[in-house]
Amino acid sequence: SQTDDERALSDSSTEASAVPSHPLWPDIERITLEQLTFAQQGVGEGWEIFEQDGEMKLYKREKEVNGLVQDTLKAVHVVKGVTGFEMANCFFQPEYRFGWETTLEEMKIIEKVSDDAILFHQIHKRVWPASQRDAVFWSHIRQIPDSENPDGEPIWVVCNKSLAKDHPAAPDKKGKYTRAFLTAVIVCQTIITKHPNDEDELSRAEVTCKISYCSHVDPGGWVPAAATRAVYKREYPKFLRKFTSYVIDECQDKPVRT
Ligand code: H15
Repeated sequence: SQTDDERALSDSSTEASAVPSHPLWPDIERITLEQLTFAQQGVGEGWEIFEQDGEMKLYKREKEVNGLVQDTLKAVHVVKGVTGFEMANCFFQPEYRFGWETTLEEMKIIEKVSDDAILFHQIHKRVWPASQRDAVFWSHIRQIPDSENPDGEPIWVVCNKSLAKDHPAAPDKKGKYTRAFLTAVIVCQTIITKHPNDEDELSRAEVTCKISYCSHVDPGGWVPAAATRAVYKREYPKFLRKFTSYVIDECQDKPVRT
């Protein structure tokens, strides 16, 4: 039940694909790798845990610039029964998005940069006390060999990053929406608990996915610091719960895809 987009993606990640000549490509490449490194770092000094529920842990690092919140979030989670590819693919492919993204009102694909990179315009639902937000961002998925275990399961990464400049296909409708600026990265890796001598097909009981999600939000406009923090304190755990349960449901009766 693979879609054409998913087939193109798995083909492109097994072949040495040509480097897209798109003007955004150098940024996409550099920022994705930077964000991957950031997501793989531990949560030492400066990080404060603000929510924990079983394996799900959320940390924040507070920062204010001229009274505006510029906090960074880091979340880690361990999800049974799904793979890194399945998690990352559901985060990246637009057809799944309304299934898990509860804050979304509209999603438009501005441009397909390549099979593994898409430029989006999204309009988000209004969250009290702020006005409605919109965002223009690229999203890129790729797999990367695990440098610590090159023969093991690869690492799947999806990086989303707002465009710094206006885009002609989605001009900033000041007054109607406030443009928000986000950087988000999800890093997923499958842990296989199957016995190496067991020749049966890999079952869902034998896979677990390790996730790390980092995000940096500049809500745009003026929002009191306490309000921004109250919103994300509620919304990030909600997103992680909803997203992981959505992927579990979505994959349940399908063959395991690594
Ligand atoms: O990552 C998430 N969603 C994806 C897919 O929709 C998009 C996101 C992105 C949006 C815009 C630009 C770039 C990237 O990656 C899940 C996001 C969960 C959001 C949690 C809520 C943050 C709330 C921040 C405070 C806002 C304060 C007042 C409006």
